[in-house]
Amino acid sequence: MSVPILDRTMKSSSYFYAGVVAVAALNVSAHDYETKRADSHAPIAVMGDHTHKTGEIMLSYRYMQMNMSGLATGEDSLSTSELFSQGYSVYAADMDMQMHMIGAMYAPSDKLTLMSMLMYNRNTMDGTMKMDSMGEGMQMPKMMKHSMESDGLGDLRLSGLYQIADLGHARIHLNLGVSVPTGSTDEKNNGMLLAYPMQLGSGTWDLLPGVTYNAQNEDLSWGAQLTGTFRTGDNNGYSLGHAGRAQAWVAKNWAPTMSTSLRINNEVWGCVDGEDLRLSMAKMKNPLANADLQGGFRSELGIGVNYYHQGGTLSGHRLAAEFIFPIHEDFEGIQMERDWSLVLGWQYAF
Ligand SMILES: [Cu+2]
Repeated sequence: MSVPILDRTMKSSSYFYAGVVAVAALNVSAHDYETKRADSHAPIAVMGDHTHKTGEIMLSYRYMQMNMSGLATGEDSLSTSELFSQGYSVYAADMDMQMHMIGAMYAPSDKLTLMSMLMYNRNTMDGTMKMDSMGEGMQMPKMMKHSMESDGLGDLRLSGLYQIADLGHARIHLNLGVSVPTGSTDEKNNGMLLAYPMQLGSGTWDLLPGVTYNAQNEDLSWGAQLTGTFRTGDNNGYSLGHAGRAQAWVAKNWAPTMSTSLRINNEVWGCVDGEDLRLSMAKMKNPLANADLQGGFRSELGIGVNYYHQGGTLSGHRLAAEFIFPIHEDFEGIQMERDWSLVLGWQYAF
């Protein structure tokens, strides 16, 4: 992980967090935290944002669609011809990721909430490949379209959320999680191993520590979360880079049933440590198969809506949506540019 990228992360985020803290300081009130509001849950893309009361169970389903197109290095887009002029011959033009996430939460006490989440992923990628001219009759390199896909179970996440402060209008909990490597890292197309971003899991047991802050007054709620992903050990000779994420959000409570939100998300991730030797040929052609080119930083904005049904037989069901788009990306290497993500979710607590 390079230090300049971290510096920039801190700088660009600090103003926003200072703003959130200022809003928090102005809104101190004595009332208890109200959990039966649309905005008592964070925007739907945030994981492990809330805790439950003793004995409560929550089931959830999230669908995430993420679209990426084209390659970039640093902050600059790379065209097909620019990439090929660097000696590579595989250009990734489009990638779609679809994730289905099934979650369950259970609170053995007010202080502790247990959480599990299982993912099912489907990735597709289309691009252009420059074929080496092999026959003597061929003068011009031949361009070919290529497409690949992978789908299957992703990694399983198990966490404990432990409340460390209840300030009435605000709460703080620790996120203590582990990611179990249930997702495949051997996905192939036509017998060829797929590059790192197309694999379904990290391949390693990952520690997922974090801290989450939530606060509210009558009209607004706001929160922030710092989380990390720390890889332990390795798999097939490599581990993905460690990653960190800082996010903050504010939501307007229009009615007990409906709120809208604005969120900023900053994430930084390191290059792959080691390498999968099965990609040692592919990495000469495809930058996404090169372990040293996988680090980076991204800031995104999310615009969301939460709906919380109250009364009748559907009481307690929540629906939420969040649309997320990048405002800044800076890659340490060559990676795909993200266009947008959409997260849809259903949650039901009883
Ligand atoms: Cu929950």
